[in-house]
Amino acid sequence: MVELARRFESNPILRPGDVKTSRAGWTVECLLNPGAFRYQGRVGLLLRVAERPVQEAGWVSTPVLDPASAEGVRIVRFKTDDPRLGYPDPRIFRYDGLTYLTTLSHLRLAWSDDGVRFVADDVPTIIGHGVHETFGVEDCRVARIGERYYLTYTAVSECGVAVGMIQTADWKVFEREGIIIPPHNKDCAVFEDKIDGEYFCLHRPTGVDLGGNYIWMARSPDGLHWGDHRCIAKTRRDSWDSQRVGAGAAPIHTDRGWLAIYHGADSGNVYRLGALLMDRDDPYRVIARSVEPVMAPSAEYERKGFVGGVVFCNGQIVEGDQLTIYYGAADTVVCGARLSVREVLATLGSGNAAL
Ligand code: MAN
Repeated sequence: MVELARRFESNPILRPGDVKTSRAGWTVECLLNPGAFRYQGRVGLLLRVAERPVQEAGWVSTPVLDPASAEGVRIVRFKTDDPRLGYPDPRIFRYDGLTYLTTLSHLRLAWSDDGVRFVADDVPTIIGHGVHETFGVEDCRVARIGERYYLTYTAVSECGVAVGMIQTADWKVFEREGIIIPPHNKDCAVFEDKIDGEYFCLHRPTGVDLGGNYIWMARSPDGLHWGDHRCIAKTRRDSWDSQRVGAGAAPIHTDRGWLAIYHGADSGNVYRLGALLMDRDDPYRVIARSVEPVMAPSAEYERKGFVGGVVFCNGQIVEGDQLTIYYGAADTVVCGARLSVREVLATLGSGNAAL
């Protein structure tokens, strides 16, 4: 593999201790997977802040938002030696047939003048709302179209994992559009340019008995109602992206077509980044795809953490040839790296793009 990413020397740029908890007695376990954008000369990140109560010995506890209660939240708590408790993964636990997340995520803004040093706001920007977001909101992509920002995020609840949308023009007033793609779906990245007057997006449904975790594309007359869904990139057997693939941030307009950085996970749950190139006029047509990843977890802060062996990117800033990615490392900290669009394109021949 040719490592194309030049990591920031100051990585990690934000850690859990750099943000204030949203409630007394809670702790920020993970700071990860930010959306990224420019606004009024500054770079903004919309961080995912994953919290839970400080854990007591012998117990596991997690917050669940409760739209019906005055507090707005309740704590679910079980004894660790209860035989009905199962821990398949650090991110989830199961109890008596129900699945819970181990942490509750909200989204929080952080701002920077130089794109490297960020200061996070003291309070949450967006928290889960209503019955479809009781387990939180995660991994937000930010697409700017004209003067509006389209935020697409993962909405999690007992009803499933879905794609929610919020729009804003000023990062102060947020308009909730609700769930735009129902479960099971996530990793939705809206294109920042319309094509023939229509909006386009990438998204990632999960097939249960048939199919898998594949990238799909859809188009829309208004950015809210999506149709003409087509599968454009599947997982590849015996490859670094053999188990699941999902889009990162908005695809980049280049001379050769739309370039998308996406994540792929293998059977060992290692998350790496690769690239997809789509036809400029007909983006449903994938014309090239990375054989080897363009970035893999190698630094200590990427190999070890809440979920080790993860680089996961859903936020980027493009300035000419320079692509600055902001990414979650080991599901624990936020980092930055730079790539050259030209260098990424140079790794993409043709012939690897077939479904
Ligand atoms: C899933 C999501 C992400 C997370 C990765 C790696 O795709 O839960 O938020 O970063 O797994 O654990």
